[in-house]
Amino acid sequence: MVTPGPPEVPEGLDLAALEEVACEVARAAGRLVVEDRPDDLDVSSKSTRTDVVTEMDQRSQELILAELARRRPDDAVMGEEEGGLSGTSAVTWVVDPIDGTVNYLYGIAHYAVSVAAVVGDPAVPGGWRSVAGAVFEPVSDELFHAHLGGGARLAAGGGVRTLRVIGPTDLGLSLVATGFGYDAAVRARQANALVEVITAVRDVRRQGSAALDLCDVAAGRLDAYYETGLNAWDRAAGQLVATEAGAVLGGRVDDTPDADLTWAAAPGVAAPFADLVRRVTAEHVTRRP
Ligand code: LIP
Repeated sequence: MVTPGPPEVPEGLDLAALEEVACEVARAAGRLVVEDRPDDLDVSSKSTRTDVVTEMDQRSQELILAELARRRPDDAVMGEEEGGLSGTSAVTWVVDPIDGTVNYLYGIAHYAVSVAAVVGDPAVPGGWRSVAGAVFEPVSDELFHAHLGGGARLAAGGGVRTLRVIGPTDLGLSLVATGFGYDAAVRARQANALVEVITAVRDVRRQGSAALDLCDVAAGRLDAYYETGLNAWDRAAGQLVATEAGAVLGGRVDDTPDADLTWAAAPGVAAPFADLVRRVTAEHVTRRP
């Protein structure tokens, strides 16, 4: 099945301004989840008992919704947690209020707020494209951000650096990250696929946040990443940062990442990496946008 081409970017849409909104909203939500975390954090579960959501995921999303409604009243918002906004403009915000919730729950300082502006319909596979986005890791105060055609940057430690992927040309010397779903049967299939991957690369990392894994490819901290079963909100901003930094991205059949398969790699290893992860995950088919 060939996915429909990504929609055109409407004339006159100020992508740099959308990027600035994404940065400021991600920072505000990131500060909230660190500074307002209660000692007795309320936790519940969603699709399975290991698929957790905390009260701070919900509060972060509420702050993001309120900020976007104030600053971009005509835009729609689609978030991981309850609640969203309909809109009349060409822009939909796709947000993950805490990506890496299990890390957040365990106090592992590797989680982020992900805020992306997309055009097209994020509920349709291949029917949307990210045009601006930010991924904020509040504990390390690292802000990854980009807009379409404008390159990717990392603001950290009071400075800003332009991200440009170089990376290896030998897959066997590549550091690769991946992730696992919340359903045991899915995890078993993902683990089976990993058996082949881990023997074909330098080593593997399971860091717990798709948004940060994609940004780490952009920053050269990883050479490649793949995962099956991701939602649009896990990857919408991170995949734009990675693409704008010069990484190569794709999905099961073409260069469109989707829930079925999302992969990203340094240009020098992209082709053999794509072949590998498409082959070892072939039976993991998931039909979601
Ligand atoms: C997480 C993803 C991660 C995946 C986890 C989970 P969440 O998102 O970022 O890559 O392996 O299973 O889906 O649930 O923390 O927003």
